[in-house]
Amino acid sequence: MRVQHQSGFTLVEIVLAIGLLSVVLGGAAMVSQTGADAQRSMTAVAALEQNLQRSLQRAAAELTTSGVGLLQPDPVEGLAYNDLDFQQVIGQTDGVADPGPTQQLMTELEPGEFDDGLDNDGDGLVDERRLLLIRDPGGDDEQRVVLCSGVLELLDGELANGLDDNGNEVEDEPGFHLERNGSVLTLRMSLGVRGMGGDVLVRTSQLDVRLRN
Ligand SMILES: [Ca+2]
Ligand SMILES: [Ca+2]
Ligand SMILES: [Ca+2]
Ligand SMILES: [Ca+2]
Repeated sequence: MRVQHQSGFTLVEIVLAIGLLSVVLGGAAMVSQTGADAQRSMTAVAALEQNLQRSLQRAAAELTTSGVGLLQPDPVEGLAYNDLDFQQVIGQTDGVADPGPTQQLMTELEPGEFDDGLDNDGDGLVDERRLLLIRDPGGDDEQRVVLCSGVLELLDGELANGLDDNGNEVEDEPGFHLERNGSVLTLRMSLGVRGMGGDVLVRTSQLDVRLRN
């Protein structure tokens, strides 16, 4: 008796195999897509972190040559200001510091954004600010330098409720602010940016500057 060996595949088997293959390939594509998204998200976080550190360092660089008595208003412990007039020490006369021209560090609403609790410019941030350094404010040679955009209205973790929600001993502090303890001036800032998936990425950092006495 001759046994007929089945050779090749039935139509059903071929259809099943193609179905399985597309599931496998689809899964592989999804894994690679997720990997690309994760990579872009990491890049966005790294760029945000770099922007935050660089902006804080630029602001701090202006203030390292300032002095304890050369800040107006004086952001003493527990009081945080986001707008500051300061002078740098440019020399000494009979042991007394000579202050240079007044400069300003300040935040203002980003263009297209209003202080109304809404995200007017559709960038995912509500009432966000930008940080400015102003040389010769109000003068003929006034120069406005934008240090960064995407400054949160309040520091991350803080709510406008008269309480210190994020536990740094300052109540309702703005997203960029300065606080002086003795000759140490602390700059804190929270920056936000919309990530790839539409979620808002936020990073917060602080930097201490030792002022001249
Ligand atoms: Ca906005
Ligand atoms: Ca707004
Ligand atoms: Ca606080
Ligand atoms: Ca609060």
